[in-house]
Amino acid sequence: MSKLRVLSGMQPSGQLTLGNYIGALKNYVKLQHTHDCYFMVVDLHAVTVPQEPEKLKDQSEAVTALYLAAGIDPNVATVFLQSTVSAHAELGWLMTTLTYMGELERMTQFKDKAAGKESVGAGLFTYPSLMAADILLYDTALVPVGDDQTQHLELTRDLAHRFNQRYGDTFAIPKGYFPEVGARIMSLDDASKKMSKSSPNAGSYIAMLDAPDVIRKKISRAVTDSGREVKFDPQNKPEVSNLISIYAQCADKTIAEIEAQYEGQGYGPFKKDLAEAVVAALEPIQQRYAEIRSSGELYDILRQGKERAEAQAEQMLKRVKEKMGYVVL
Ligand code: AQP
Repeated sequence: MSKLRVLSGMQPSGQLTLGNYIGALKNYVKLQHTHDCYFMVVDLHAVTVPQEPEKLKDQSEAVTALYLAAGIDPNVATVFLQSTVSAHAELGWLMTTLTYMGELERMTQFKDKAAGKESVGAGLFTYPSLMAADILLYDTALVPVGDDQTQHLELTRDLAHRFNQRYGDTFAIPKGYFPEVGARIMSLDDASKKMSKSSPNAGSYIAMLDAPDVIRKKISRAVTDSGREVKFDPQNKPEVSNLISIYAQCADKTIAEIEAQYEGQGYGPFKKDLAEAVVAALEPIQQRYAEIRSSGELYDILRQGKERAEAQAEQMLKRVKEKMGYVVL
């Protein structure tokens, strides 16, 4: 039996955070040996907010290198840059024409990102249609993401159904794949907001490439409530619950084990050990990252990924265009 197809991606819109790692990247690594995996760096999505050209290039390379450093094997999974496979932009347009304004207006990520801005690019608004195209181009069965992407994924499923109904069975209907713990890692300074790589406050996130001492400092300053009980209770203790989720994922412990370990001890020892657990999880990735960046192998890997991805994507795009009545030459 052929393996189920998996596809996901991250924006090179800043340094990848612990949220990106726990919410999605860890699952990429886990799924690659049992599934047929495509992992992209979604650089077309990144420009839905302004990006400096030099930074965009550097961050695209950095995200690719972090994929590999975290354990993705480019000989097993296909690793590529979204912009190098032009079928994404083309199907993105076709999906935009299939999407209703009301659907896009309901997207909470758009509302959050547009809030307080004087002018907002149209691409930020239509982003979910491009994301649907990314996924549908590859007959994707599973999409490993954090739960901030649930609403976008639901739209992808709706668009796939809509297209299939209108033009006949074409797209597979994808499902989300979420971590059991840490599907939404929250900001260290405000547990009502998700940890985000584009936050202007670097103290709100832990970047995967933060130095050990920076990680220790950020965790020691992370906001907690005024109590002292290390208890997982997202409703009443969102800050500590967030830290427990991070600990569980970095140290491979259960929530119950962590609660038992720190019973009656207060937040001090818990935060100290948490910082060491995060450092221990990220240090080997950081070492491999440095080796990969200096090895000069990235572009070869991305070229190989582009070829493999393009072969799949072009086939699907052709099928879609034929169904819609385009003359395909
Ligand atoms: N805080 C988070 N907790 C769990 N998962 C998260 N993800 C992002 N933040 C968290 C997951 O990481 C993947 C890549 O996300 P993205 O680059 O497409 O953009 P995003 O979801 O908008 O993430 P950021 O870090 O907040 O980026 P910016 O600041 O550029 O918008 C996705 O699977 C996402 O669910």
